[in-house]
Amino acid sequence: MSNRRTFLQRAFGAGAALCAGRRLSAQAMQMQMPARPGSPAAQSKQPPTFPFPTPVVTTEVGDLSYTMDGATKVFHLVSEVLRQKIHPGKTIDAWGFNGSAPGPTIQVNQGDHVRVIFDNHLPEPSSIHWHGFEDLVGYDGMPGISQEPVKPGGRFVYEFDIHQAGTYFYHSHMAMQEMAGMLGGFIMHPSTPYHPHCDKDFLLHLQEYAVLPNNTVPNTMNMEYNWLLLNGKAGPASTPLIVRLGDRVRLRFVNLGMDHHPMHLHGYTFHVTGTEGGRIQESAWWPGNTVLVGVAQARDVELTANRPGDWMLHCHLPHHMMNQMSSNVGSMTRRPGQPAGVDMNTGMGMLQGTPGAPSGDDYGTSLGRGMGFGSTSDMLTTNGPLSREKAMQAMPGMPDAGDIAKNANAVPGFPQDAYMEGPGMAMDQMVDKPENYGLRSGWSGFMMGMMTFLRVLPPDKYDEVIARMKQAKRPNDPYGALLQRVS
Ligand SMILES: [Cu+2]
Repeated sequence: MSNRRTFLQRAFGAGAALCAGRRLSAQAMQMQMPARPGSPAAQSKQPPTFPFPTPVVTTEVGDLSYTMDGATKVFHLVSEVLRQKIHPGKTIDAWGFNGSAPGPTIQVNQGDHVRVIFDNHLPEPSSIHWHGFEDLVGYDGMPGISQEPVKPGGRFVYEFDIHQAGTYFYHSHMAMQEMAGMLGGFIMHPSTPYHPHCDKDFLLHLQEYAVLPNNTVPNTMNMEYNWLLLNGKAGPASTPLIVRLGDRVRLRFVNLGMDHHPMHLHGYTFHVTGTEGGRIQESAWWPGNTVLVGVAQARDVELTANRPGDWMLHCHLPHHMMNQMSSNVGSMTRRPGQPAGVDMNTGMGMLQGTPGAPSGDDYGTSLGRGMGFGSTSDMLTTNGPLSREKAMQAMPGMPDAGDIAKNANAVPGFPQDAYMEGPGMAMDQMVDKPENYGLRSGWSGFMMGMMTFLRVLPPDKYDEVIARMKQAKRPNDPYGALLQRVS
């Protein structure tokens, strides 16, 4: 293929080659590529004994739909500014695609000819990079290098012959745009099914935002992140992955952020079966229960879900298991916004004791941002109350279950998690959805940041949850393709 293209480029010049090569290669692909599953040729050879390919479910964001132009799959990708609720208490102004950040997932089959019409509805130039694609440089999406940046209101049409298979992705190659949410998944299903067959297949984007106090716009320069998300939602607003007991499950992690994320699954040993470079041959799979997903990497893991339960699936970096947890973003959770009538430092909870250094003796572990203990002045401008009585006043609904020891305030280092995790932080009703049906009451008080569940449900419970998901009749349901297959 590359020889043909090189020849064409030499013969006709790059511009002509782009068109001619594309036409020719599309024909060549039809001749050379293995027949797609479902095509008469494939069926005559070896009909799959199970539905194939298993649709990949990207919770929250779903798929980008396509139309056919002859044999070409045509996708229409629109970059835009959008408001997105990432948590019951937080709506941000993100930049994404077709209504969400991350953008919807594109799913194609190996052997497909694919066209992506990109419309830029941002207020500034952009372009789309197709990460890991072995294709023509003219469609690489590098602004100013491989193509002209696409101006606001402008359009660029990308075309690909899909000869790879695996977990790929697309993103703006302008770094700040990427950090504002401009990324999405691109799944290339193999023409020959992987073995063993997976009954469920999920894509999870790992993301972080720094959203400063009283702000709704991610600060893309800030290195200290206070919102950690899976597919654009922070726990407990993330959506659990629903599988039936006995299912073989594939999880595809994609990281297009600033931090690395060790993704950990409770209760199981999985095998890493793929990277951003595609499938790993079985003899080289490696076992684990945590997989480090570095920046710009994908990691596919597989497991047989043979142990029922609501199993935690989360980034294991402690600060990524929290919401609004950062030493420079001011008040945490117990008071909305800045208090009125005080100066900026006080309002943001910056320490003002003696000495002025944030890590001075006065401040204990608060490290630059008041947490309601330490110096007298800090305590006067606390983020949260110290006594149980004040906690009850400030957090109506927080159960007085003796969670805090009577001498708590005399214990060095208190509080650590007392006001961060617990039934008092629960918001089960606010994040209610069919996928959460049957979870232990108060569960949402203990799930924050880059967290969700792998819910391995026995058949009766599975059927009940699936029935509720179907009943919800949600438009563009990310589970839609899967629900269609379940009777
Ligand atoms: Cu992490």
